[in-house]
Amino acid sequence: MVGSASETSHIKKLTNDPVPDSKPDWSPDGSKIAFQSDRGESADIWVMDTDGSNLTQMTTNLSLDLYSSWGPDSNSIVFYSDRTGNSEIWAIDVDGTNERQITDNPGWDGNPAWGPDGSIAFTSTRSGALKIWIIDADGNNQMQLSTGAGDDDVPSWSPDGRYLVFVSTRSGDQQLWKLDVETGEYSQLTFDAHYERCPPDNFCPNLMSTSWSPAGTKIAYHAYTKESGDIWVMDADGSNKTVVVPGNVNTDYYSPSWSLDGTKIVFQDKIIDIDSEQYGGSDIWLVDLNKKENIPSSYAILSIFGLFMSFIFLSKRRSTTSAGK
Ligand SMILES: [Ca+2]
Ligand SMILES: [Ca+2]
Ligand SMILES: [Ca+2]
Repeated sequence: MVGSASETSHIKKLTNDPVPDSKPDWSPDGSKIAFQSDRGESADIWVMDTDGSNLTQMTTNLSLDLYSSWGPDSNSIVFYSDRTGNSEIWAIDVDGTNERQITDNPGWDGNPAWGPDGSIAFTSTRSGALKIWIIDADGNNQMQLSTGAGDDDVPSWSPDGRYLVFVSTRSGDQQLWKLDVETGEYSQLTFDAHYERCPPDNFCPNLMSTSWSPAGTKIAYHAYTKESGDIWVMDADGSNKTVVVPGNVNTDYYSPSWSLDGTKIVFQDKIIDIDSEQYGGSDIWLVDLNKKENIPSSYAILSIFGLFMSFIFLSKRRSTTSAGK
């Protein structure tokens, strides 16, 4: 039986359609949420108001159009598409005009993140392994940004454009890393996540896509605890890791994106059919971080702006489960 997630006083469902809706991205001006959906004739980019109303289809091409990220002016959306027969980075204006191709390379190019200074970070296989590249929105100045061992994927910009957080296997298993774009220095942010629903040999980067708070002090991310995929928040240096939306045995949550005022996070669920161990449709959800009612007591979650007593509990719990692996 497929389990279902439920709304609480602080968690609201924004879409309600049996087909997958995923990878929400809050516009920098706070007015809209872009996401990818199969509710049209194919996978496309859609936009809605922040209460889930005014659903508008952006792309209409019958190919795959995936992984939307807003431009800094909140007027354009970058995404990737295989409509040319090869996965490339594309952009479209929110009025549905000016659809344009940004990359043109035989390698796989995808998972773009449009940065505050206008440059677009994305993942590409053009040098072999998955690596982070950047390109100007007009297609100029492409360069490989991340180097080193392993795969790097799903980059996310800090609001000041100085750092990228991304998933990397450079230390072995999938972890979140931060790259200082100015100095080229890497730092590891997570160390002991769990991936019970991601086979060990698979790279499942979308399960760890991240979002910086508009103030740049926090990073929302997805990680598996023992039984479920949860939405977490940590400080930008990797400290104070706290669950803000705990998943459960039937439901994983991921792809967080912060609101402009930093008080809300939009994210997606994926319902799991326990019998078949298959994922069902997904929807877009919103959590209000300032409301603490009805939060499961087993996690003893506090507001991210409050004290972090739960961190002690979670650290103990996670080190226990790590040792048992
Ligand atoms: Ca849906
Ligand atoms: Ca499409
Ligand atoms: Ca390509």
